[in-house]
Amino acid sequence: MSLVGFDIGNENLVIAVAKQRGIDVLLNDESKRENPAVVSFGEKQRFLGSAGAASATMNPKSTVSQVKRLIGLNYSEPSVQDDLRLLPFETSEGPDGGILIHLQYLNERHTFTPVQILAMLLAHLKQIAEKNLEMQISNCVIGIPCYFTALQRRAYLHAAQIAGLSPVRLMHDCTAVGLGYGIYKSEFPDRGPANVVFVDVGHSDTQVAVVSFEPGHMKVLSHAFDSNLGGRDFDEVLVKHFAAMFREQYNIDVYSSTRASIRLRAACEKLKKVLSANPEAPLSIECLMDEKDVKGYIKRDEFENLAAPLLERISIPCQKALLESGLSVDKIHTVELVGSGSRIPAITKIINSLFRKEAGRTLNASECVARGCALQCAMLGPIFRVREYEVEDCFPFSIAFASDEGPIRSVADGVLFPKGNPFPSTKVLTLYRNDIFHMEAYYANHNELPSGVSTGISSYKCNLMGNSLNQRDLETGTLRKESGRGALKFLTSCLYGEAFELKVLKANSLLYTKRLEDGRFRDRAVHNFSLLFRFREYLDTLYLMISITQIGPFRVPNEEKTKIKVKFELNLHGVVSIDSASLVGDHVDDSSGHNSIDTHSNVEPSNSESSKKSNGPLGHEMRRLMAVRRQNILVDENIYGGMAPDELCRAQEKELQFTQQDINMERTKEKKNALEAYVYETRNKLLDTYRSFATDFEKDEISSNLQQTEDWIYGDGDDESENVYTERLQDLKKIVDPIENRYKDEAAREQATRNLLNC
Ligand code: ATP
Ligand code: K
Ligand code: MG
Repeated sequence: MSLVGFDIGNENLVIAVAKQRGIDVLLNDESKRENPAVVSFGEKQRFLGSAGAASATMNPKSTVSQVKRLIGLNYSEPSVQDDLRLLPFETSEGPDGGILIHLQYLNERHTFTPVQILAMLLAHLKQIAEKNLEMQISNCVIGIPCYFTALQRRAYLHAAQIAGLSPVRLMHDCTAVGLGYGIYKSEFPDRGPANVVFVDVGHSDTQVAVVSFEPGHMKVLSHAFDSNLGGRDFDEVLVKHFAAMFREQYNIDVYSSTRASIRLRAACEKLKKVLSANPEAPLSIECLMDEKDVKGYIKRDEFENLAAPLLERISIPCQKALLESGLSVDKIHTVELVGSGSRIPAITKIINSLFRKEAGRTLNASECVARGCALQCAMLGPIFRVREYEVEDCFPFSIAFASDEGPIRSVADGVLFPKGNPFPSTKVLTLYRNDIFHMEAYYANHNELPSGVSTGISSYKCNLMGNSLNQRDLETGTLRKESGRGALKFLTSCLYGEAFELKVLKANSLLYTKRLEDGRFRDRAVHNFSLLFRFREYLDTLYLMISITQIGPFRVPNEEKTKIKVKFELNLHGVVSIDSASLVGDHVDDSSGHNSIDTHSNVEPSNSESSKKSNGPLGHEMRRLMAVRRQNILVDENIYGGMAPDELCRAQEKELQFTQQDINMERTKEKKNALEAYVYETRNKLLDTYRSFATDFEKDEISSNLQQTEDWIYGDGDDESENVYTERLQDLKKIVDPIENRYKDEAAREQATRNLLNC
C-alpha cells in the first residue's frame, strides 16, 4: 500500500502518512514528531533516531550524524573535508574516492558507507511507520534536495532498497511542499495562475522554488539553492564567537576537545533558538573543559551582526529562482517560508524586503516536506482516490549526451534536457551508426551544479552486432521474501534467437542456474516471457539476486550505416538514462515488398500470433520480422560510481544481521525488566494480598529468593542472555504460583458467594 512520505533532512527525519481523512505525522517511541538523523553504535546494539541522539555526547566517536551531506560525494572535496572536520567520527577515502566511516562495534572494527548509514535511518523510519500502521510498508515517496545529481539520487534508491523500501518517487523537497500547499488551496486570483515562492531553510541547505498554481495543476517554474547554507552555519557563527570569548576569559581551547566542541555546539544551537523568540539570551555550560564552568551572553542584534554574511547569502538563491522563473517581483502572489532554519527573525526580514511582501508561514515548517511526499505517494498508488491534481516539476541542471563523434548534433551543445526541462520526460533521437558506438550522459554546465560534484553521469555501449562474446545483464533484480509464497514472477523481454542464462545468487554464491534456449523463444522477434522460479528450498533466504544474461548472438553484422532510434529518459526520480535503442529496420530487404516500416513500437505479445502462422525457414522468418518490427539493440550501461548489485546484496544481509541483533537486545532488556518488575511486585504482594495465604516459612523462602534475584540482577546477572532471564523468572514463579493460586481460589469463592447473595 502506498501512502507513506519521508522527509530525510540533514538533522531531522519526518514520517507522514496519507489516511482517509487527511495526512498524519507519525510519533516515535518518545512521542516526538521529528526523528534526529543519528545512528549511535552502542556496546551491543544500535540506537537510532531519538535514542541515537541521546547517546551522541556520551559516545561521540561511534555516533554518526549529518550523513545526508556525505551521500555521493568525494572524500577529497574541500567542502567535504570542511564538513568532516566538524564531525567526531573517523573517516577515510574509499577505493572509489567516496567516504568511508570507521567505528568499533560488537568488538569489531566496522566500515560503513554513508549510504549504509542512511539505510539504517530509513529502516528505522520504516519500523516506526509499520508499528504505527500495524502493517508492512514498502512503497513510499522520499524527499530529496533539488540539487542532487544522478549519483546521489541513485544512492538514495540504494539506501531505500537496503532498508526494504521501494520509493515510487524521489521528490524535490520544495515540489513536495508546493503539492501540500496547492492541493488544498481553493482561493486563487481570478485571472491567471498564482505564483508562489517557497523558501526552505534547513539545517545545512537552503532551497527556493517558484511554483505556479492553477486549479488542479501546479507547475514548478524554477529551482535554486545554496547547498552549504542552513541553520548549522548560524550555530557555527555562535560557536566561533564563544570559543574566542572563552579562550580569552577562561584560557581554554574548546576546539582541542571533541567533547567540549560538541557540547558548545549543542548549547549554541539552543541559544540560537532562544534568540528567535527573545532579544537576548544567556549561555552557561558546566564543566566544559579543564573543570571550568563557562558563562556567556549575547544580544540578538549582536548575533545578527555576526551572521550578516550568511544572511546576505540567503537572498542569492531567492533572486536566482525569481530570475529563472521569468517573473518579476510584482507577479509573485505569496512567499511561503518553511524549514526550521527559517525561524531566525532576520531571515524573514530579508525575504520580506526582497519580495516586497510579508512572507507567509501558513505551512507547518518542519512537516510540510513529509506531508507533501505522503500526498504524492497516495496519488501515485491505487488505493486512495486523491482529487485529480497534476504536478509538473522541472529539472535544475542541463543534461547533455555525447557519442564517439562528440556532443550529439541534433541539439545545441548536445543538451537534450535543458535546465528547467519538465520531468519525467522521454526524448527520441534518430542516429545513423554501424557496429558498436558509445554514448555518454553528463551535466552540461558545471556552474549549475553544487560545488564538489562531478559532471559525468553514465556511459553506454550500443552494440548493433550483438557480439556473442559480449555478455549483458538484461535484468538484475533482488527479491525480498515478504510473503510466505515461494514463487517469483520475473518479467523480461528477450530477442529472437537468443540464448539466455538465468542465475540466482544469494550474496555472492550461486544457488541455481539454467540455460534458456527453449524453442519457445524462436517465434518472436521480441518476446516477453515471465519466469516462474520456485525457491521453496531457499525459504530461509531473505534476499536473492536474479540475473539473466544473454549468451547468444542475435544478428548478423551489417556493413552499412543503420538507422537507429535512441530513447532517452529523465525518470520520475530525476535520473537520466538511455531507455532503449532500436534498429528501425529500413535497411533490410523485405521479401514481401514493403520497405521501411518505422512507426511500430515494440511488438506486443498478442501480435506474435501472426508470426506463428508463417512457418518459413529460420533466416527468412528473421528477415521478415526485422523488416516490420523495430528491434532492440544491446545497450550496456555503465553508471559512474554507486553500488554494484553484489555490494547491494551484501549490504542488505549486513543490515538484516544488525537489525536482528538490535531486536535480540531489545528482547533481552524486556525479559530483564520483566524479572525485575516481578521481584518488586511479589515483594509488595507478600506484605499485602498474599499475607494470609502463605505460611511464615513460605514467606521467608520467597523473600530470600527475591533478594537473591535482585542482588543477582544488579551483580553477576547484569548482562545475561534472554533465556537466562526467562528461566530465572520461571524458577521464581514455581515457588510463588502456589500462593497466587490459593489467593485466586479464595477470591473466586468470595465472588461466588456474593453472586449467590445478590440473587
Ligand atoms: P536539511 O533540509 O538542510 O537537510 P533538515 O530538514 O533536517 O535539514 P530542519 O529540520 O528544517 O532541517 O531545520 C533544522 C534547523 O533549524 C537546525 O539548524 C535548527 O537549529 C534550526 N531551528 C529549529 N528551530 C529553530 C528556531 N526556533 N530558531 C532558529 N533556528 C531553529
Ligand atoms: K526535516
Ligand atoms: Mg529539510
